[in-house]
Amino acid sequence: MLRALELARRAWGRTHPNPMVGAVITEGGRVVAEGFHEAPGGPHAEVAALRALGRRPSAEAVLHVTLEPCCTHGRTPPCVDAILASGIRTVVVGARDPNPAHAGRGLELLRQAGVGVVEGVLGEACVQQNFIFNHWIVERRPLMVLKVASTLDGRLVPPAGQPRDVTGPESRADVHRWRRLFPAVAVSADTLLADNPRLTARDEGPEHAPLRFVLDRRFRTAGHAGLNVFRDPHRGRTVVVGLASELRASDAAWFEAEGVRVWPLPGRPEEFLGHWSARCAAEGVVGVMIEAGPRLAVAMLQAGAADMLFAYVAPRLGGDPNHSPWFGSADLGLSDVTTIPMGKDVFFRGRVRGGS
Ligand code: AOF
Ligand code: ZN
Repeated sequence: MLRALELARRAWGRTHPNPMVGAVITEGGRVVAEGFHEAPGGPHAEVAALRALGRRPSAEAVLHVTLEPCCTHGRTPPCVDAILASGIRTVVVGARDPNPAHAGRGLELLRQAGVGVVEGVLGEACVQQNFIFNHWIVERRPLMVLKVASTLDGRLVPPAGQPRDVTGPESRADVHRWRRLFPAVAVSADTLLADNPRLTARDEGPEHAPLRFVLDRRFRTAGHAGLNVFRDPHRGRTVVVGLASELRASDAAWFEAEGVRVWPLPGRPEEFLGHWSARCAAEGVVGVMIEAGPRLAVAMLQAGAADMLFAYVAPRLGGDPNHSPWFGSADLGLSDVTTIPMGKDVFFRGRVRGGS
């Protein structure tokens, strides 16, 4: 199953809106075939492994798969049928598929057909690997992850004259890994104008641009031709999100000429984050990592718009005296917490309780 998890991870960021899934076939305890789900619409992991085997599995063959085999016709036929047709008699599964169309039914069908099914092997790791898919397939709205990088006392902005990054290089590299996983990232207009981030993943391979949202209710970034996200080769993946009532024709024309997309949202300012999430859902954007500065971070918490918090915390105290701790007066606990030392920093990842 560890091997299957590794195989699944090869498609990191490339399976949305589908999950990452890996599969391994063994005979007499030896690995004889492997497969993983490479892209949406493509063969599922189980089918990829069966194809890689290229012959009928032996009587003692065991299929190990990180996610419950599917039992419905989607873009591909049900894997349960393929498994039964192959003659495999034992299936070892990591996680149940939270997809309401499946949710244990695949396992049931296999058992009814006399196949031995073992569940929950490395179950927690298999569930965790698909935290974006798991949220999307049940809620049908994007997983909104609030990411902050702060000092021990919650400051996001260092004192004037100090390096802009509060956290260290290991945390930075980790953020780049997430930029490869999440279909989209977001920043506020404040952050874009102050820091001019590129919002791409540049470690571990060629530069990759997720969809890059600029949350800019009043379209203040219009005309700022020097901003990286408006002029780099990935600018077609930049989306400026604002209020329709604030979009001037001249600004719309400027964005269009730059090749930058614009989402003018309906509604009042306080409905902005909700309308943005709904538009993401409509466009199939299943998860967003919001790389927040102080104002956006607290606004997301107050609006209950954050499903998860990713907090990189650096071992230092104090920051710019003009900024108070980023969470404002929020009183917040996390559940399902993962804590990982990251160089000199600590990374906390958890579900925001009471988040929408
Ligand atoms: C995958 N890859 O290896 C497995 C999946 O649209 P389809 O036909 O590709 O079906 C997608 C659903 O299949 C998905 O929501 C999940 O419930 C199930 N399992 N999906 O993309 C796989 N095993
Ligand atoms: Zn399947």
